[in-house]
Amino acid sequence: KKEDYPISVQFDFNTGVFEPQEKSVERKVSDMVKMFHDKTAVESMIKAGDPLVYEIFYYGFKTSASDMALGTTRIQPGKVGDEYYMTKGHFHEAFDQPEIYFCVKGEGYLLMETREGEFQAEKWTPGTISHIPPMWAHRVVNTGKEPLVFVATYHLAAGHTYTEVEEKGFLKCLVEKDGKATFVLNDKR
Ligand code: M6P
Ligand code: ZN
Repeated sequence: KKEDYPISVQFDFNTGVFEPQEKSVERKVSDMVKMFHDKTAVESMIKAGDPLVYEIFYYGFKTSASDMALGTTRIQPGKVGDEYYMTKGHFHEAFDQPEIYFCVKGEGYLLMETREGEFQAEKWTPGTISHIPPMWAHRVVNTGKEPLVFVATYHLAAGHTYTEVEEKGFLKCLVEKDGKATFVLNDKR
């Protein structure tokens, strides 16, 4: 079968795009209404054109015996109110599924949290590779002035669950205070 033969894609470290690709997804402010804490800023940004926050480029590398998905993500620089652009963030549906994230461009943080309330943030610069263990929700925040690009690998069996992150957020948010990226406690908690 064709899918059981090796395949390579060509990745651009600057843009985060690779070819060939199975699909790409765009997430705008309107796709993340529940995620950002300043609802007034959310509404006015949507009215003012609903800017792009991030894109995902994706290939599943499905064979007849396995899969090993590749996702690359490019988060634009920017803020909604004082809160930096970020990914939605998710838990995996499957309780035994980890993931690897590899920061290749830009700067920011990987936020991770368990359902028991343990929280950990990893500072990211190009070259940081983080292992996300099973049962830790994960979100990436771009605190820099250029796009943040990262590469992800995971099994398709992992699945995505967004509801808990939508309802509760992560323990801490990253906002700009006096020109600096600062952690503040999430006001939903
Ligand atoms: C990475 C992977 C994808 C994920 C994407 C964006 O590429 O973890 O599975 O979809 O980041 O993150 P989110 O789904 O939280 O918006
Ligand atoms: Zn994941």
